[in-house]
Amino acid sequence: MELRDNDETHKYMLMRGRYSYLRDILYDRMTKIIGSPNNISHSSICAEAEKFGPYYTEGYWGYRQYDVLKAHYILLWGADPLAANRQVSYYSKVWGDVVGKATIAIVEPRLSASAGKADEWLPIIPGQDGALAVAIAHILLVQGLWYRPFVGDFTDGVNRFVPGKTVDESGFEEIYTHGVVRWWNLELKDKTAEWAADITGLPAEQIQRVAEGYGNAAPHAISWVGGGPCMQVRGGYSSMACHALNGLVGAADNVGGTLVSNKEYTGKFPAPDEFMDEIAKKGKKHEKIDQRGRLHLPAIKSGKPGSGVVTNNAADGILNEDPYDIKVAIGYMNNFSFSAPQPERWERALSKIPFLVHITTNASEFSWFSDIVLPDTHHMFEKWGYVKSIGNGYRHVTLMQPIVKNVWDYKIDETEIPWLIAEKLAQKGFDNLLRHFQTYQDPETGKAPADEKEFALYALKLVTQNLWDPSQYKGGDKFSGWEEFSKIGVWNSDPYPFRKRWGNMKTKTGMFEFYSETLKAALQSHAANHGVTVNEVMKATNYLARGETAFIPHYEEPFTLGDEKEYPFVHVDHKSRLNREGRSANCTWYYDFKDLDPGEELWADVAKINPIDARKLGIESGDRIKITSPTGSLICTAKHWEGVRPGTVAKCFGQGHWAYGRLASEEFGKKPRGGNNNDIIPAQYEALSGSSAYYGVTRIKIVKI
Ligand code: MGD
Repeated sequence: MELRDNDETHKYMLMRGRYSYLRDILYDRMTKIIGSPNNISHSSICAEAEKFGPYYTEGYWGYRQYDVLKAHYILLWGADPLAANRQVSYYSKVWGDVVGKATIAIVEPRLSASAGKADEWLPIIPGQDGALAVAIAHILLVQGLWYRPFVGDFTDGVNRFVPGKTVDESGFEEIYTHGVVRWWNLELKDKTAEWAADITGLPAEQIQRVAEGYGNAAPHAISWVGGGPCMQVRGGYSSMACHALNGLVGAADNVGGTLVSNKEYTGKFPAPDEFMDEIAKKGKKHEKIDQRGRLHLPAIKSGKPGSGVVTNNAADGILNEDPYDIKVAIGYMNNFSFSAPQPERWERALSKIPFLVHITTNASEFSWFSDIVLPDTHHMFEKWGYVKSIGNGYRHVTLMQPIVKNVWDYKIDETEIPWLIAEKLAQKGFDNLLRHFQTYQDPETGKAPADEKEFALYALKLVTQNLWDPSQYKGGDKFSGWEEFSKIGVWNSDPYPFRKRWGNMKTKTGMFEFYSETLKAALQSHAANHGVTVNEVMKATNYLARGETAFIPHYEEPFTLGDEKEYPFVHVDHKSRLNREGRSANCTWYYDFKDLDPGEELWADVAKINPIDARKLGIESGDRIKITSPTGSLICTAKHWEGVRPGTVAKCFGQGHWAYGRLASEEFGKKPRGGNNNDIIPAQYEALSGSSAYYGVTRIKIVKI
């Protein structure tokens, strides 16, 4: 109310971490009606750069699913479907069959769970994936292994893709793709296996063998792009290069290939506009606290400059009061002062906010800085909500329902808490939010919600109505009504409509773009916003490409902090199969089963060092070590392990909580158990998508303590 009285509603901020799809009540509607532009999600500390390649080649900003049971070749890039990436449960279930049916090759600096079961492990030097991807593309074209029914062919059928030679564009007739010859001329023609061998640290024969195996399996040949090659300072173009292989072999949208999401029919909440008064409208017009859209932070989600979040940069926005100070903030199911690189900046930023609230199930590093902690229901057992998943050619919309009784007095984060806040605001003279929420009527009875419990249920019924109300039926599973839907708990879509998007992709040309007119338009629009050229955008975002290269998938030398002499190793960050993002560390099973991650030890937090390197440093397995990067340090245990290439050190993300319950921290509030990787990862960005860079981004040194 004070912010409203002072025309400062933009100084309110909402931060969200993991969520259900009732999120927009708290995240979007409440923030808008209060009058702030500052709803900051965790998306860009998660995987936005992974979506960049698929969007700027085939017009799809989202997670893909893979038709693994029909694939003949699966090429994985920093994706570990048995442990992380999506959906671990489904892929773990079928992987035994997949291993028997398809050749699996995995590009990974570390011997991951999936690498342990693969036919080929390509232990690449971190950050060099783009080089391997363009070399594979080169080989596919030179060997004539592209999929002609998708890409097309030379008009006379003679393959003119000869190493080192440019090709006349007019002699090639494309069918469902755009710019294959231009891509060859601008980037691929010299990118031989031998060229890539030097850069990637992989044998040329292996590169050749993998490329040919992959090409021979066309179109049932998946190129599966995980976060590894993409969540890097120059990862946007690696994301494109790795994903573009799906276009060359006709695997995009095809049987045994890479697929987008099936359609689902959940609806939207009522629009907030008529409940936004003049104060709110004015407040919402301010620049966002994460500074997205500035020259060096294009964050061009789905083709629109400044539309993607730059989660981790919000800390700097708050600290530097740039564009302004934040006075009131709520965070829910997030823990940015642990989970974001260089979290010490978040500690200072959160300390600066005069009134900070955390909605959480348990005290965490974020709660530590909060003035009020609002205890939340557990999302799996005590909350109304729904989530969406894909993975096997179907879409599933799954209900979350309260199935146990609350033990204490706590409320649902995304529905009950905003309702209760709305009631209090109404009592204090601002009833717009409550009046808005009262429009979320029960679709069965038409009744407006009278309290927070009814609101939570009606909101869910309202947005899922198309799935359960037979009179609104649009496709997929059919139910007789809410009662049956809530009893069964999940709606399944129709099967995947293969090849429906061929020629109809959401790119500028409708085609799979090897020369991305879509990225060109987006970069030109960002450049125009700032009155500069695209080359200046490239420079400001730390990319090396100039001219036309900015619009094609291409190789960029990795951007890694730290002088090689002082910091001899490159850090390899990775997730555990047991990680629920940053949330597992207070569970005994996390430590009891930790050794199911290759190279890990029970009840320990180990840095995995190649024995060749460890011996040179006089470090034995079990020694306590301090790892230091140019931006911070952590303490953990050393482990000799051949599953990392010399010159790299792999350490799993997840431990190092200093305020997260009696198990996760050795001494709550004082001493962490293990080390938090983010303490050594610098706050750097893949700026075109706004993503935080986790991989290939920092060099480290190790000393025995
Ligand atoms: P978490 O760290 O999982 O989420 O980062 P965040 O979005 O910040 O923290 C969520 C917090 O929510 C918990 O700490 C707990 O306090 C609270 N909580 C737990 N359960 C519930 C619940 O049911 N309801 C509510 N309201 N609160 C709950 C996640 C982010 O971390 C992601 S998505 C990824 S992919 C990144 N992974 C990653 C990595 O691989 N390496 C490194 N170094 N850092 C990473 N950070 C990123």
